[in-house]
Amino acid sequence: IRNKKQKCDSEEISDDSTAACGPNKPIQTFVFLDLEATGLPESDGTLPDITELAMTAIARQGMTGNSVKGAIPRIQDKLLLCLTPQKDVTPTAEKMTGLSKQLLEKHCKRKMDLNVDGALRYFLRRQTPPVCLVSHAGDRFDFPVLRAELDKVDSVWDCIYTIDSLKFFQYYMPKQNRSLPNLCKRFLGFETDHNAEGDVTGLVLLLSSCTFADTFLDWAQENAIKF
Ligand code: DCM
Ligand code: MG
Ligand code: MG
Repeated sequence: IRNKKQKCDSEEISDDSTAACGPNKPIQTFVFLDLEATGLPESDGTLPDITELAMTAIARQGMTGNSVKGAIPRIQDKLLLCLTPQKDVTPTAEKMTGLSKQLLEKHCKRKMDLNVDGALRYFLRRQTPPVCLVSHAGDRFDFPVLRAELDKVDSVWDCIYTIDSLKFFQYYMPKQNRSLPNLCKRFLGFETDHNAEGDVTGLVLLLSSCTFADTFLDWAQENAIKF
């Protein structure tokens, strides 16, 4: 069990060294995350490799008061990276994402390395803590897949929280199709199409809209867990 006084990344992330590290404090930054990958997790638990990663960071202040439908918060930080995977991309994933190992190699995209870890760390350190990653189906896909990639370079992150937006919609809209493309089609009038940046933008638009933003902020505060 973490000692509350233990030094944690949020002290480095923040300029304010007195910043609290617990989820007791309201989440100050939501970092929307989507990964494209070589396929789905296999039945034996083997995880796919990342082919593309998108993060969009929105301050708490940017998450509410967006009354115009389809208006993206004006102030955001973004990171988009392509990675050559170790594994081949399955035909289904290639069709969905337009990415193959061969194509990524052709464009000289490097494999997972410490520079990716560094880019993510420095990006997250720019954000005001507490910082919470938000991903659709993140608990079963994006968070474990990202964790496994970071493990490859022995990276440890402290004091970053996560929530799975699919669980938010499962709770508030039981018995309906809550896939990201379907939610975007229904509430925003366009379908996301499995490119990491587009999927993140769709999720930002959904959750910062007047329809969901206030309930989402409360739900996220109660359900955030350590990455
Ligand atoms: N994926 C897959 N087959 C599916 C759904 C997803 O192989 N039926 C993989 C490939 C995608 C990744 O999951 O790159 C993430 O999916 P999404 O774009 O929905 O975030
Ligand atoms: Mg996704
Ligand atoms: Mg996607």
